[in-house]
Amino acid sequence: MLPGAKMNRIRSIWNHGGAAIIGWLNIPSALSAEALSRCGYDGLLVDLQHGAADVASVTPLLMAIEVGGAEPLVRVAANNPAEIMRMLDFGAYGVIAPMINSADEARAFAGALHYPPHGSRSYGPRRPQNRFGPDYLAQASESVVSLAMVETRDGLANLEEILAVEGYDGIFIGPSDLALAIGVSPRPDNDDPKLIETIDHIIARCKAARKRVGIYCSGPAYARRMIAAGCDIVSITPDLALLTTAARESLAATRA
Ligand code: 3PY
Ligand code: MG
Repeated sequence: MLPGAKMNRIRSIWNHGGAAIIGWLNIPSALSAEALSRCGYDGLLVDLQHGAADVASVTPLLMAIEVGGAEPLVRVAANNPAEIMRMLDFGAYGVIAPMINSADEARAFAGALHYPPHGSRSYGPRRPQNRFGPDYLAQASESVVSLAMVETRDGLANLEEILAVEGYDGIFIGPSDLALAIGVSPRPDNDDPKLIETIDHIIARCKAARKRVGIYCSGPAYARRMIAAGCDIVSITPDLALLTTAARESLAATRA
């Protein structure tokens, strides 16, 4: 997204039948967020659940991502409507909510994303007004992509009811929590057959419900596999792993 551009870059990719590739930020640094954003990701996500950023440190990160050209997204720490509304006010144009267990929780998520009459979002769009100007209210719903994470036993058991809820774009799969939920050991880019079968099932149910589906990946090979399996959005190697992998390679090459 160019600064000031109005169409959500991820929604635009979806509308053209493509899959979006996003980066994942655990490090709360505006310097590295901007530099990574200039690398060409479709979106960059600030992880408030397992990363080091919090509500106080997120605004400069969202600004840095927007300046760099990627669409700024967040994963909130919990499915908390107040936190989700604050993230939207600070300029997040994608929201992923962890551990959605039921249709009621999916409804609470969807409600936080939209202004009345379609939801219960409170009005105070501090930063989106800079991008959208006085037109913001009319474009607010379309400007945000929204994914509810299915990654628990209850989420899996209630998948059909969760998918039947309107007002959010789709499901984001957390393979590590999902592995725990079905009795499999979590590990990056896990190809355990029971887990892959569960992932394929979620993807198929999302397609049947005409919802988007995405998944957290740790590297390009798994991400490509998941796009081929039908995912509309994948994350790839998070910032901390990019940093430590490059550091180890650099050290090893120097010592060799
Ligand atoms: C999971 O794999 O459980 C996630 O939430 C990805 O961070
Ligand atoms: Mg998880």
